[in-house]
Order: sequence, then structure tokens, then C-alpha cells
Amino acid sequence: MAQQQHKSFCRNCSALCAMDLTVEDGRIVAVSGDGSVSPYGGYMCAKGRAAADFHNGDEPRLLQSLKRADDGGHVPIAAARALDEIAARLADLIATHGPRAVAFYHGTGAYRSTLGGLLERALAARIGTPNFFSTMTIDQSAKWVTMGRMGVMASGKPSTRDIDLAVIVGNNPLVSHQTYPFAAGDSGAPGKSLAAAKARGARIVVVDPRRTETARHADLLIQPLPGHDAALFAAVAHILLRDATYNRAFCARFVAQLDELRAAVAPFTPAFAAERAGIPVEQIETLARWLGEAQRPFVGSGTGPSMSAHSNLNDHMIEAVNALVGGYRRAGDRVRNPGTLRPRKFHETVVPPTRSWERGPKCRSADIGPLFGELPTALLPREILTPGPDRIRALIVFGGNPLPALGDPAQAVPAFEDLELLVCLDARMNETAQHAHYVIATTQPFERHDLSIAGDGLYPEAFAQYARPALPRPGDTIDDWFFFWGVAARMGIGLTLKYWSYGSDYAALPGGLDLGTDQPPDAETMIRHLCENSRAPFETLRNHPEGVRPQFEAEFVQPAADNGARLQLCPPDIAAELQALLRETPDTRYQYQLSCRRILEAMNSAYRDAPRTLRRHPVNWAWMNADNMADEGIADGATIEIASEHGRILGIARADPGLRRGVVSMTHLYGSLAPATDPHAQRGSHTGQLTSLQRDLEPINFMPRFSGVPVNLRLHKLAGSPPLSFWVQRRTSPS
Ligand SMILES: Nc1nc2c(c(=O)[nH]1)N[C@H]1C(S)=C(S)[C@@H](COP(=O)(O)OP(=O)(O)OC[C@H]3O[C@@H](n4cnc5c(=O)[nH]c(N)nc54)[C@H](O)[C@@H]3O)O[C@H]1N2
Ligand SMILES: Nc1nc2c(c(=O)[nH]1)N[C@H]1C(S)=C(S)[C@@H](COP(=O)(O)OP(=O)(O)OC[C@H]3O[C@@H](n4cnc5c(=O)[nH]c(N)nc54)[C@H](O)[C@@H]3O)O[C@H]1N2
Ligand code: SF4
Ligand SMILES: [Mo]
Repeated sequence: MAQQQHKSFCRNCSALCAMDLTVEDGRIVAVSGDGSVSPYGGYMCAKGRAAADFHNGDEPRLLQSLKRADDGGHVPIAAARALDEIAARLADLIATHGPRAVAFYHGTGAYRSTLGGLLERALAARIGTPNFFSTMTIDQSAKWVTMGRMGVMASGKPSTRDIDLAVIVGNNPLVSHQTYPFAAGDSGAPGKSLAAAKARGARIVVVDPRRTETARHADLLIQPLPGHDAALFAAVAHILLRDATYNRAFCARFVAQLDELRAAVAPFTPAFAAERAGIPVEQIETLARWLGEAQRPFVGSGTGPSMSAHSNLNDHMIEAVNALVGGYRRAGDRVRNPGTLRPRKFHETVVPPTRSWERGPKCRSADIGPLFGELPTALLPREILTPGPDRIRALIVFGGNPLPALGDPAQAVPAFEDLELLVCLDARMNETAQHAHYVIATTQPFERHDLSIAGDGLYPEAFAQYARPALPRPGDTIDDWFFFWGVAARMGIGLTLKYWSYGSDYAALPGGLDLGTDQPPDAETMIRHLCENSRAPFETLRNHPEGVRPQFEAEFVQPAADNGARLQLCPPDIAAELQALLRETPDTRYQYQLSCRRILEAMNSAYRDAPRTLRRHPVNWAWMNADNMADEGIADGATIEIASEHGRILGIARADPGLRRGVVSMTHLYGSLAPATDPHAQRGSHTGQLTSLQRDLEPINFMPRFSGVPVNLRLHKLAGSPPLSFWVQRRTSPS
């Protein structure tokens, strides 16, 4: 059969790498990065290929929706029938218990399902439920909390192309491709962008317990114990203020509470922070000196500090240091990507803090309101179980796997089991779907229409791409958006499609495209609507499937009149948290800290079954420092028992020459929700067994502690525990 060439883009992560697909006989026979127009060149990672393989059926995939039977097993159901039943159930629950009976969970797989994500918001807005949860509050919502407490520089962060110092804290973009606006680097081809910055003379500092792939580019690598970024960056602030090397011009105009900050960080001497974090004091002095010397610095972080102890304070202190050195675009600076689909203007002004969580609608189980329109995901189990009116009774999980992602299955699983209706939209029968009343088999990216909204503000230069399906919808799958439209239509609700982005209230956005309830809307008509304000007209995008770099005059950050707002560097709650941190004493009961990390081949729980992932990570290895292993008598490949205050898992130890002492580094969403018995039989170890949904939750966002978890470990005498060669060979030998 003839081969067809398609231009498309990957939707696994926010790099949205442009791709060339060759399709033959309904299979993707070749896939490569398409550098013809993409600002990342022809870059593509292992998960780009895995996405194509997944379409081809190389991993187990749902092509048919499922309904839970009385015995707990699942039986096939036609998608149309499932939508009928779900709509009737939702209508009934809302009529009996009110709109708060319904909740949404937006997972990692939903962020780049453009039409699905917008119609999910549209349905939540029309139902009128405040119960919108997402991965954000079990990820880096410490950044949202910081914005809410400090305020935001509306000029934005500088591009990696314009900086002379990047301080990258607990973020490994070479693996995760997660960068701007949180941290320096390009999401696609992240190594290339850091190498280019260095070639221009920029310095790079990495702060991470592991010598990460990103640290290959570092001029200075600081390897603290997890959970001490707040103390470390308080000490950096201490030095900048002590030596008056902070950016005085920027601070005079744009920040407040410098005196309060000076007083609060006075006890955080470099020696104190070095002792806490277990690092040489000279490294803190060097970092502060480089920050003081830099003309265009950028300090940013990833999940490391946001998942560790004191996560909100960690992120606040990291951002406070960035503010002290003026790590923002300034008036007159070039805006390299002012947006394509949704052009934006940038002003040199402060957006004041909102502290949105102090207002309603509040959670039922805690006195806390929304953060960027969302409630804390860690409270979801309690919002389901706490008796009384407005209990959550139905949950729609879109592109997520919240049961393992939440951790603490002893809390989370009974709550999900208590739901009257649990629906999962997914192509995989994941751990959460196992508990669902309905699993809706939805299409995969190369089978649907998407627009690069998720990349619009993230690309290093203005760029947009529209992808049409390269393959037909297989089996009885439906598009994600069709689920939301179809359920709404059956409930008699006509949805309105709007171009929504973070920070706006969907219901309050003016205009939009009314979709009606009679005829399913046409996907391309919806995409055309979303291009209404685009610099690249819809027709141009359709005619250029390789993507478009719109032509426009260079844009610059505009000066603005003083609105009186200032970045609040040290409000009273931050001062109090710093005080409390000073008084903390180390927990001497535990010898090690569990630290979070990611692997290149898998995307959280997706692609765990891809052949390349199975070869390299048949389990999620428990990476350790080799000296620690020798001390404990643990050989490479040995089974170890890892215990926290909360739970216990078994892991397979591996030596990581780049990991500091005292840390066990493991990736997440492996293993079983059941108690740990054997990592081989349970496809790895569920680190969520070591974390808690009751203890150690952060204030405000209720972020659980996923990193810097105190643990003890010892050799496990599992009968017949095999050597490392067994684990590696098992998966590589053909079976
Ligand atoms: N290949 C791949 N890419 C992904 C994902 C994936 O699973 N696989 N997941 C996606 C998702 S959901 C997200 S949120 C992003 C995350 O993107 P990143 O934040 O870049 O995630 P990681 O690669 O885990 O990097 C976190 C780093 O923090 C370090 N660390 C741990 N604790 C601490 C600490 O207390 N302090 C400091 N300073 N460092 C610490 C770890 O050693 C690790 O190197 O990646 C996304 N991209
Ligand atoms: N212990 C510990 N826990 C953690 C973390 C940690 O580091 N340590 N990390 C946290 C973080 S940062 C995150 S983001 C969460 C991840 O939490 P989740 O996002 O809930 O988990 P994922 O495994 O990413 O689930 C994504 C699902 O989306 C599906 N999917 C992919 N593409 C599509 C699509 O186009 N449409 C639909 N409908 N589905 C699709 C995939 O098959 C997969 O089942 O976990 C958090 N939990
Ligand atoms: S970096 Fe990898 S996973 Fe992310 S969009 Fe590009 S190819 Fe896909
Ligand atoms: Mo995440």
C-alpha cells in the first residue's frame, strides 16, 4: 500500500516537538523530528518514538470502552451507550445533591489534548462545580503559592538566549524537557540551548542532590540533601544583602519588605545553611558571588524543591533571590516570543499578590479556597469521604492516574472506591482505571486534531502548529473532546468553546463558540475558532502543517506607570516560616532521604511498557551512592527494604556514581497499590507507599512530601533474590 507523509507534533510533553510521520497500512512506519520550521530544530526524544509505537499497538491499548461489572471486573461497552449512562448518572447526582457532587481531575495526559481540555473546563463551568483538581497541586503549585504571596513581574522571565547566569534548582530539563518559565533552557533540545548559552559565556549552576544529565553543562554543581533549598537560598539572600551585591536599582523600584527579609535571613548564615544541606560553605559563597556579578541572571526551579520539605518556602526563597538580582525582563528587553495564537503584551510592572485561597468557594474538609481556580488534589480523598452535604460523589479523570500519583494508597484507594461514579478517559488500563465504573477508550494524538496552545507561550520564538489526524480513529475510540460534548449534550447542556489559559475564569470569559446539543461539532471548525486572534491565520496554519513562524516587528517590554504594587519578598507568613525552619531539628531516626527523579523513557506512568523502557527500567531502580551501598553491605541489584514513618517498600538497589551520600533516588508511579511483596512481580516499587496524605502536607496547597522523605533502608533477605544481571537480562533476552 502507498505510503503517506504527515506533518504533526508530539503531544507527550510541552516541547511539542514537530514530527514527520510516514504512515502505511494504518501503521506509523517511520517517525522523525521535523526541523523545517520548528524553533527546536529536528529534535525528538525516545518518547516521541514511543508515542508512534503506542499508536501501532506495541503496548497494551484500549480500543473499546469498559464498564465495571458487579464482580469488580470490566466488560466492554459501546462508547455511545457509556455516554448515555454516564450523562444520566451525572444528571441524577446533580439533581439530588447539587453541582458540587461532581469533580474533575485533569492529568498529565490531558494538558495537550487541546479541545478536550477546553471542553472539560466548559463542562465544569456549566455544571457550576468548584471541584476542579489537577496534577498541578501535586507537582509545582508551590510556584502558584509564591505568585499568590509575592506577586508577579508582568514583564516575564528572560530567555535563555539573553542571560549570563542560569541557576537551575532541582530541575533536570535534559530528561524532563521542563524549562521556561520555571527554569532556564528550551523545552525541546534542552542540551543545545544550555550549550549555546555557555558558548556565549553564560555560567550555569545546578543545585541537585544528583549529578544530573543537566549538570554536564554546569560550571558549579551544588549537591545538597533534599529539602534544604529554603535554608540554602535564605543564605544566598543573606550574602547578597550582607555584601550589598543585590540589584539595588531593581529592588528600589519593584520590591517591598527588604528590611523584613534582611532581618529574617540574618540567622541564615552560609555556615548554618551549609551544615543543614550538607554542602561546602564555599559553594554558597560562590553561588552568591556569581549572582552578584551577573548582569542578566535567572534563578528557577523544577519539581525537586516543590516536592520536598518546606516546599512553598523553598520556592519562595528561590524566587526571592531571583527578585533580589532582578532576574526578570526589563523595559526595552526584546520579547522573543510574544505569542502566536494569543499575542500578548508585556509591561514592566508588578501584578500584586492575590492570595486567592483566602476566599471561596472553599474545600469542605479544610478552610482553603482555590489556587488558580483549582482545589488541592491531596484533599480529594477527604472531599470524597468527609460526610455531609456537597460530598464529591462523581469524579471524571481525564488523562491521569491519580491513585498512584497521590501516593498513600491506604487513604486514596478507599476514597475512590467510595465514589458513586468514577470515569477514566484513557488509552491505558492504568491503576486508577482498574477502579473505575467506566473507562472511556479515547484516541491518541496522531488520530485527532490539535493546536499548539500548550506551547504558545513556551516556545523560544513565536511559532504555532496545527495537526490534523494522520490515522483514523481505531476500534470504538472517541476523541477526548467528544466525551465532554457528548455527555453535556445528553444532559441538555450546550457547551461554549473558549480560548482559555491559566489565570482566567472560564465562565467569565466573553464570547466563544456555542456548540449546541444536536450535532457533534466539527473539530476543524473548533480549531478555526481558536485561531480567531492568531498572528498566523487559520488558513495559513492549515496550509503549513509543518508549523508557522509568524512575521511581525520585533517586540519589547514596555515601561509602565508605577501602579504602587511591589513584589512582597517577606510577608509575615514567610517570616514566620523562616523562623520555624531555624528551630527545626534533624530527625535522627532516619539515615537516608528518598529523592524524586524522572527517567527519559517514561512519562510518569505512561510508556512504562514501551520496549525501550522495559529494557532499561524493568523496575524503578533504587539509585544509591556507592559508598553508602558498601557501608550497608548492599550489592548492585540487591533487594532492599526502604521504610519511612508512613510505609515500606522493596526496591532493587543500583549504584549511581553521581548521587550524593544519604539519598535514595527513585522515580515514581511504578509498582503496585497493594503492599510491597516483590518488585519483580509488582513491576517495581510504589514510592507513594512511603508518602502520606495525612502528615507533612504543606500549608495552602496541601502538597504532599514526595522528595526528601526520611527513610531507613536495609538489605532484604528475599528468598532467591536474584543478582543484577538477572534483572537486566530478563527483559533484554527475547521472550
Ligand atoms: N522523560 C520524562 N519527562 C517528563 C516527565 C517524566 O515522567 N518523564 N514528567 C513530566 C512532569 S509531570 C513534570 S512535573 C516535569 C518535572 O520536571 P523536573 O522538575 O525537571 O523533574 P526531574 O527530572 O524529576 O528533576 C527534579 C530534580 O530534582 C532533584 N531533587 C529532588 N529533591 C530535591 C530537593 O529537595 N532540592 C533540590 N535542589 N533538588 C531536588 C532530583 O534529583 C531531580 O534531578 O517533567 C515532565 N517531563
Ligand atoms: N511519589 C511521587 N508521586 C508523584 C510524583 C513524584 O515525583 N513522586 N510526581 C507528581 C507529578 S509532577 C505528577 S504530574 C503526577 C502525575 O499524575 P497523573 O498525570 O495523574 O499520572 P500520569 O501517569 O501522567 O497519567 C497520565 C495518563 O494519561 C493518559 N494519556 C496520555 N495521553 C492521553 C490523551 O491524549 N488523552 C487521554 N485521555 N489520556 C491520555 C496516559 O495513558 C496515562 O494513563 O504524579 C505526581 N505524583
Ligand atoms: S521532548 Fe520528547 S516527549 Fe517531549 S514533545 Fe519532544 S519528542 Fe515528545
Ligand atoms: Mo508533573
